[in-house]
Amino acid sequence: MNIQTISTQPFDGQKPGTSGLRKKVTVFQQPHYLANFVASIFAAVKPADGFVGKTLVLGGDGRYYNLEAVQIVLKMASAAGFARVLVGQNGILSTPAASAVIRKYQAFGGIILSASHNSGGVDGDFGIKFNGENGGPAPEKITDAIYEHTRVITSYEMVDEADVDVTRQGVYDIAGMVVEVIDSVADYQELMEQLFDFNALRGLFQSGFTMKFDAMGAVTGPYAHAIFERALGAAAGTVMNGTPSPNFNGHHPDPNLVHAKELYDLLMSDNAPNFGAASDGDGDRNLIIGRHQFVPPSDSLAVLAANATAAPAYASGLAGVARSMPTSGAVDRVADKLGIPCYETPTGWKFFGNLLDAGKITLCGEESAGTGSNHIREKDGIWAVLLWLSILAKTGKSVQTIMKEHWATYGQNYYTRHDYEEVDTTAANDVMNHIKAQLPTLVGTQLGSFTVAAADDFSYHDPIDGSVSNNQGLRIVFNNGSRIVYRLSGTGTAGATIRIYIERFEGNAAQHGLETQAALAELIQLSRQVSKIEAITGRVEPSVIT
Ligand code: G16
Repeated sequence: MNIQTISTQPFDGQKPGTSGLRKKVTVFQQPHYLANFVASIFAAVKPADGFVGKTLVLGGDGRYYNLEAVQIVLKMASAAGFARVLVGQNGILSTPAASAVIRKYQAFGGIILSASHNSGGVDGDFGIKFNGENGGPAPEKITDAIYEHTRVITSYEMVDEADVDVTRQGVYDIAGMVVEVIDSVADYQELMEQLFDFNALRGLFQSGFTMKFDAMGAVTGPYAHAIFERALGAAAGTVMNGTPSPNFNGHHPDPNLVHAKELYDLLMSDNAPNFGAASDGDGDRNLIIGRHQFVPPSDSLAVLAANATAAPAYASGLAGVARSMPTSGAVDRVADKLGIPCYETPTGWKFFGNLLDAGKITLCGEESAGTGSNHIREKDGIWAVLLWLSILAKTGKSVQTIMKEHWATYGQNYYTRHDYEEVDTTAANDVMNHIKAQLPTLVGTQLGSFTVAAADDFSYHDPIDGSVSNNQGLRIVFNNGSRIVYRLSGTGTAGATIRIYIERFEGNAAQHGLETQAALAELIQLSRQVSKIEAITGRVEPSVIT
């Protein structure tokens, strides 16, 4: 075997963020940049007896630089001593599919090449992360160890071999390591067929139910075509933007009301299908829009939790649920009624892993358009659509009716997130410090018509492994349960993104279904006043409102 040891030097800033390392493609294209990080992953996770006999899963969302990165990882995995790599055909595996494949084949772990909802193409973003044997994103102690290694790396190893043809399924060899190029969709589809009643869902489409699924030119196209159109019989054309492309055909694959506007406008029009959904670059997020009814992600989590028994996999009920701290408290109310625990974790899917592994929760989700369950250890866009469809099939109700009834039962948590993107990093830190400095004196004070009940910097104490994660977001909680939360995003690649999350509970059914920004107007105003965001950053309005 021809293993080369290649000299290198550390790169600054290879610190994984909320979900792996994300940088501009041009940053990843620098010689050694990706290899340094891969070597650091291997160094951080290497068992005492090495990788002998171990299987690695590899795939990505097909964005620009995916295929080059696949070849680099394959050659490094071979040099590291892995026995086998399962790689998705054409280097494609959605993030949920990668998680499913890791679990099904009891792999050692997986490397996922994705920058998720970030834009792609030569001028866009690229990303990489490691998922462990449970199929979930590596916890902080591993991402910290990876980062430490990136700071001291001096060399890495790679076999000097020809590229593997990942365009054709089959079994290949690269310097003694088996490379199996697998169907990107089959294992994932098999899992969905175990969780959901595909006959019932076929019946739904046979009854004339119509849907549009926007794959946004990203990875879920092949999954959506196979599952919705071919397996469930949804009409041809149900899937829009269904061919993955390295630059997402110019789409920004973030399923929100800004970037999925075409879908939103369709669902609000007279020609609206019954149901609309979208997923992101790597297929783990979802956007749900019924005919004339947008479903905010936090509400979607609550509705799924309240109605999960509609799908066979959850027919016996839920052990518990979890949400990230900035996610609205809508699901808490459902958990209350069901008499099950509800956990509050920091932003980042990795924080759900321990709770899922320990069987404490069955469903979890986030305001950032992610919902998932214990079937894998990633959030899962197509799964969320299938669970929604199961609920619609079982109840025969429209999304609009389901939302109205849900709010009538549980009350409505009005919720919005205002993002200020690409803010100068120093200014963003100044905003956060300005808020932080006020926290100790805010409790008991009156802000507009609201009285501050609590103000803190969220710390998470993991109930399973006892680990503590500090500085997870600044919270101002009012005595009627309304909240303003401030965080800096951990997924951006240019400057800093300030996220302001705003929530107000409304119990009075006569006040449900109002326009969200209007319903939250006073709190929005207060959030700007407290943070002095305009004065410090010069930004008058957020870049994106979700
Ligand atoms: C990732 C994480 C999510 C998080 C989201 C936004 O999602 O897995 O848990 O909510 O980023 O994080 P931030 O607010 O730090 O930007 P994805 O879909 O980008 O992998």
